[in-house]
Amino acid sequence: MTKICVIGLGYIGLPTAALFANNGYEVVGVDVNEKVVKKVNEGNIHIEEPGLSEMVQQAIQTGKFTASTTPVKSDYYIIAVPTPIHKDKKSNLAYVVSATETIMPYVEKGNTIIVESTIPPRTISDIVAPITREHGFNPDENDIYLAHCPERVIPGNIVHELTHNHRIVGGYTKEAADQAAKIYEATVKGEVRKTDAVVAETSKLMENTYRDVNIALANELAKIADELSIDASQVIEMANMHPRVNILQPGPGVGGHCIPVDPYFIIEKAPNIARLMQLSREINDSMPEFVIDKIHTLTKHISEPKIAILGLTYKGNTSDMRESPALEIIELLDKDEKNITFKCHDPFVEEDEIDFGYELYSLEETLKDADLAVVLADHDVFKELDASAFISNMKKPVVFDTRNVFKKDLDGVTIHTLTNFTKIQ
Ligand code: SAJ
Repeated sequence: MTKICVIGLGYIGLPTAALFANNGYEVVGVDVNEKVVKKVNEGNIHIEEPGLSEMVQQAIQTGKFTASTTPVKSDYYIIAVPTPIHKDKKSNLAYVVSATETIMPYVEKGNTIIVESTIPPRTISDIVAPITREHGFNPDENDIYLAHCPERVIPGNIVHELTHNHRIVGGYTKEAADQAAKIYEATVKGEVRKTDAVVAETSKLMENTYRDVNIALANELAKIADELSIDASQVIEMANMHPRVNILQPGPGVGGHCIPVDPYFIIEKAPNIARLMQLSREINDSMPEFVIDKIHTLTKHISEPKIAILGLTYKGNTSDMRESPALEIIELLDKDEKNITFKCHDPFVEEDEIDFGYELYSLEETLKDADLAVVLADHDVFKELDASAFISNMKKPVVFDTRNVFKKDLDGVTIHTLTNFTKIQ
């Protein structure tokens, strides 16, 4: 029976561990957080993700999956720990290094170590391989196998994408790619494509960079259209009728733990060349300021404006607030010198589960007597709101919809969007 040890029971490690367990592997999931380990062993989860709870419960009930704070001897070790950036935007690989160190006392000849965490180019060869050598292994001679198999699942649809997406398996050697690919080939429905480690590392980063650059283009269009008094949403709609054009949606900024981070893993390796990537990051990071600027315009005739913030998460229908542009917008509002006060509401966010720093209110309390409602996350529940929610609570029903949540007019409510400022005087 093939044994797999998954290090890190977060957004990627937990579903990955459950997936392998549900496909017949014997899986031990390891996390430094004892509370997480206890919860998982009880068949509960600490992450909000559709379908994940059932998946984990099934894996625990069959006895194929257990969680622990320490690794066990296994055939495969999968590292799925965070790879954040430092304040100076350089990659912080401390968790990958410590996860690799943690498993080394258990690793034996013939085992395979797979890093699923997103990592800068050459991390497998320059950081992971040397650690294994320090412990007496020679991955160049294939006495152990090293590979990078980047996760590519989108939060909100992880359970589906985990089995259906194509996988890239980048081996440190050709034999390592073959060895690592075996468990994915036996488990996923998508194609499993083998390559070398550095190609796998760079492809994953390019996927998210591609998205970041394209969102930057949409955001830049929103700013240009604002300057020239053009309706950007119509421009996007018309341009996208072309068979080879797909302009994305402008928004209040790019959040999440991947897209605003991953381009820097390439930029740090080639700072003088990666100019488009750097500029795209700057454009996307400038969007919260742009939103604040528009809030000022919309409230300029009000002496002490009251703002209702609707949605705090980095995108719709998730409780994930990591790198959410809403947080920066709130911070900017807090520091604002224009006598603005605000209340926040997000149906996905539990106040006691996060270190948010601001009080959360119900929708009605948040809208009560507000001069302006600002929508920052495209939750489906917001899409279903009708005009009366705004009319009956707000001082004047004016909405600034930065996510194009309201596709049609709400009778009696004035709606401004990021793409249509032509109406604002
Ligand atoms: N956004 C826009 N306009 C758009 C699309 C997105 O402003 O037109 C914003 C979102 O609101 C959000 C941010 O971009 O704040 C990122 O959201 P997302 O839905 O594009 O992506 P993530 O971060 O949830 O997941 C991405 C995915 N990568 C790609 O689609 C290329 C996912 O497949 C990766 O696995 C994931 O990053 C990851 O873990 O790397």
